[in-house]
Amino acid sequence: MMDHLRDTDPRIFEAVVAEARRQSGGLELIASENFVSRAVLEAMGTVLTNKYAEGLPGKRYYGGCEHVDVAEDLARSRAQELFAAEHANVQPHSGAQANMAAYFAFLEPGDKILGMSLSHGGHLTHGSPVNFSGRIFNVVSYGVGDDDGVIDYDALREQAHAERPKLIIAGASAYPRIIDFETFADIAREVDARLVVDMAHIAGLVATGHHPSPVPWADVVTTTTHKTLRGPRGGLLLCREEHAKAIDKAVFPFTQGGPLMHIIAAKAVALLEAQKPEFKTYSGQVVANAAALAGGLSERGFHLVSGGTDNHLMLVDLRPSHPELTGKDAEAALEAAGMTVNKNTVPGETRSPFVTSGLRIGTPALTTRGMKEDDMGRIAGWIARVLEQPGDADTIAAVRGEVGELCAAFPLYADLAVG
Ligand code: DSN
Repeated sequence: MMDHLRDTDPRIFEAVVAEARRQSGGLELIASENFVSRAVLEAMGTVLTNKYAEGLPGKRYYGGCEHVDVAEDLARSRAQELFAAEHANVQPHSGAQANMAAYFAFLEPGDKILGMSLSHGGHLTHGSPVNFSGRIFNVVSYGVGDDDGVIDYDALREQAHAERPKLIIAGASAYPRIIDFETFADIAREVDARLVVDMAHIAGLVATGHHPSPVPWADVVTTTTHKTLRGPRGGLLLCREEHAKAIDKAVFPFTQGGPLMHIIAAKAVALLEAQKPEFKTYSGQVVANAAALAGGLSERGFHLVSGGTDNHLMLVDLRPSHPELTGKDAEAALEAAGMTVNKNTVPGETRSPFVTSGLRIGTPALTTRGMKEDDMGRIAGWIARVLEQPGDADTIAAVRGEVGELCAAFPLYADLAVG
């Protein structure tokens, strides 16, 4: 495998090999990451990358698109079937691009949007001042209740009536509970706003019925394809037929040029995989593993925002149990012990976003490796041991050894020569 790469560019080859070893030799607990199948990996490394195909299948600005049209048509129809959507656009290069297209299908610069605050679990593209969304639009933010860490739908309704946004964006990057899309839709209707749902984190769970679908309720649904959906890195959009033209035009020519046809082919493969019964079993296990890990952490005295999880992730607020320990230092200690998580702000955060008081932990990637509830119990124990003494090299080394043994029992990309 990869002989040409090794011979042409040994330094890049070595970086790829080292990354493959990092992925297989440690525990990936970043909630937004996953491991694609060999079929998805193969589709990404194909000659489809060579083709310009601006436009849509059957309506391209270039000749020679008959084969990439097959790939894009399959991706579109599989996305529509999987999510019971009337229309799909599979060209967004990322979730951020998908969100930009969704906004510009309906809005002009300066229009008002209501999105979830980043520090309460929202996303940069939901109106952060350092992102295009906050620079171009007039943003008001909603969040979770101070006491329960759950979206405060009454406050949201009140705010929507007071602010009269043109568009409400629902969805989150660090929210462990079911999102009530029907209530979002009611609120949007009451104030005559468009509803866009960014389901990037939960798309795989939505596909298998482990989270209620936003598709019946939203004007437009955006997602990435590489998180719980377990496809290649990229985005897609779903909408009702009435918005199809506006959405397609907002993707091309408004926000993007030529689509990445090799990635679109890989999206088609992932969407086919997501239709299979095994994927439903996988999604169920992601949720069961998250519940087991959350239970294991709670038993060991960790405070979880909202008290637990309904989905694939949990948010640990370190302040009650480890007041001196920052998210940044906790992330570094766990990394040294072979467990990759990300520091995260928590509701009511008092530290900077580069330091934080929280950790976001998720189970999609470990579940792809085949790990189950018992393994989550062991991992909770290791997290607790490391964070009890984050500066203790012996503890970190001992846990690192046990983590290595567990990883060896669940090989990843074992048949790849670079694995
Ligand atoms: N950066 C992603 C995440 O980690 O949740 C969201 O786009």
